[in-house]
Amino acid sequence: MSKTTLTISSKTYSSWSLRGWLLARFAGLEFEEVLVPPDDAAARAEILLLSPSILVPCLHHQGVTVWDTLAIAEYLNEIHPKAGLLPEDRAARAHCRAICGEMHSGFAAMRSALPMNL
Ligand SMILES: N[C@@H](CCC(=O)N[C@@H](CS)C(=O)NCC(=O)O)C(=O)O
Repeated sequence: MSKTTLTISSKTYSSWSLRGWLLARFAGLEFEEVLVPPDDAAARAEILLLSPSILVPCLHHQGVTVWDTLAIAEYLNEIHPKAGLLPEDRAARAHCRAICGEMHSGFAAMRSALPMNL
């Protein structure tokens, strides 16, 4: 069986990476972290091999490649439903997805004005 990996850039400066990493941890997934520094030109070629969107986070699990944080969250919720990443109640789940979708695709100006630095 292929090993489970999560490709990320930095948990200090990349909120996307941190989100993917937190999701995987909260889901109780056993995974190896693959760190690819975003500002390293050679690393970009490596990210292309590891992530079809050339973006991180990207999860590899049992031959399945999942990129994009929301897709990773949904996938983790399917394989580890007891972790409770999404609410059990359908209406609550829909509400949760709406909020996540809004956060995920909105607030662009705020994001570029307030980059993460932990
Ligand atoms: N919609 C994507 C966005 C991911 C994203 O923007 N990742 C950034 C994190 S720093 C990235 O990989 N940037 C690398 C680059 O743009 O070269 C997701 O949710 O995973």
